[in-house]
Amino acid sequence: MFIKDIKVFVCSPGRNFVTVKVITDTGIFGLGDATVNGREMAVVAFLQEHVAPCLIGRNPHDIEDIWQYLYRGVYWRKGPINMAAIAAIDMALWDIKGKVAGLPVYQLLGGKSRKGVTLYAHANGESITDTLDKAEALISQGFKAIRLQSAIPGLKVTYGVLGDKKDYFELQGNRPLPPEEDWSTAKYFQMIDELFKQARARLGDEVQLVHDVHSRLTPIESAKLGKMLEKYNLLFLEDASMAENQENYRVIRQHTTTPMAIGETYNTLWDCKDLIQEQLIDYIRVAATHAGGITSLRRIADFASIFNVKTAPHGAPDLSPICLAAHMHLNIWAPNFGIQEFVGFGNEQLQAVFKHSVTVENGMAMVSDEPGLGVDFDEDAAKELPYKRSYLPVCRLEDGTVWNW
Ligand code: EZ4
Ligand code: CO
Repeated sequence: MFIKDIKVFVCSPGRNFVTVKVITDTGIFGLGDATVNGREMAVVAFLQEHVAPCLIGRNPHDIEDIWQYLYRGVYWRKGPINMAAIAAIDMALWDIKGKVAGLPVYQLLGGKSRKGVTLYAHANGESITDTLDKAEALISQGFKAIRLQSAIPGLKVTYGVLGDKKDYFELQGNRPLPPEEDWSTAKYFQMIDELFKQARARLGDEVQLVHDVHSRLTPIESAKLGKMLEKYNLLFLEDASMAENQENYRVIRQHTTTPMAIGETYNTLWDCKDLIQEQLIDYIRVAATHAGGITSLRRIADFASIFNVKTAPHGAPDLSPICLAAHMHLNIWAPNFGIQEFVGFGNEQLQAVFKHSVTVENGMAMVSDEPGLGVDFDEDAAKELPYKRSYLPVCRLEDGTVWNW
């Protein structure tokens, strides 16, 4: 069996996705997600010009060797574009191996560790009341864990919340130039305690609560926030501060017992090695697409397991259903799986392009026993929905200084 062709598709069913199809001489093919939000065409060019030609003729079963060839074998390591390309090839090869074996990928990883995958859903509101109305609706649908985001009074736009009331799914697509947002830590601190105070009063103590700070705070501000929210018993705070300096989390950790989660932008184990090894975080949020695929995420999960760190994979709308499927197989296997972020299955166009087999019951996702990853890609439907240049927003402080988005 050998790799005969590698095709790269970019389509926009509401937002852009880069999809890789690895085709073998037997007709069996595998699919991978290579979407890097706002940098899609860089990955397309990288895959077509620098990755695909090296793999034609190779045995698709040599997943580990191909991963090492593309990572260790290359002088230029790491980076989101490079790792998303490696990730997509890796997912496609696991998909192929599963199809050849007639087994779902989770069986190849070691089988099921649990019945289903617990999800956290998003409640994003224009006001605290609006956020909690949405949270109540999600709880009545069966979700046991909810991420709460609420607009910050006095700021134009708040991360995760939409002034124009469009779907969050569309938030990150179809913008020809980067929009700008503003940030004030002081205004945020005036809102955030009240959000969780009212949340516990209205939603009770049982529901698991999460909040995404989206890296807007300095480490000492995150420490203060973690301490302030301790009484509301969060499952975790997501991306409290940036950790380009991994030691930033020592500052946070020495002040608060609010659990910390980070990693959605990380590309390798090296980006979170100290955070995990020093037990500075509680959940590692790496995504299969952005951190080198299933081979890499399995290694990170195993490393994390010996330091009491659980996995909580990123689940935003810019990860395609192929990535969600890869996460599902990892989640159902990983002994140290924590929780999966979930924003729904997207619009009708998206569901027409990507046919997946994940179902949700009572806040839990179920993985099917279809061989491989269990996703199909409709090339004709994708062709009708061409790429549109789009960007994530850029953030500024009220005095105009560029800040973390
Ligand atoms: O902003 O995926 O937890 N989810 C997030 C996302 C990210 C986008 C960036 O591409 O933080 O909404
Ligand atoms: Co996040």
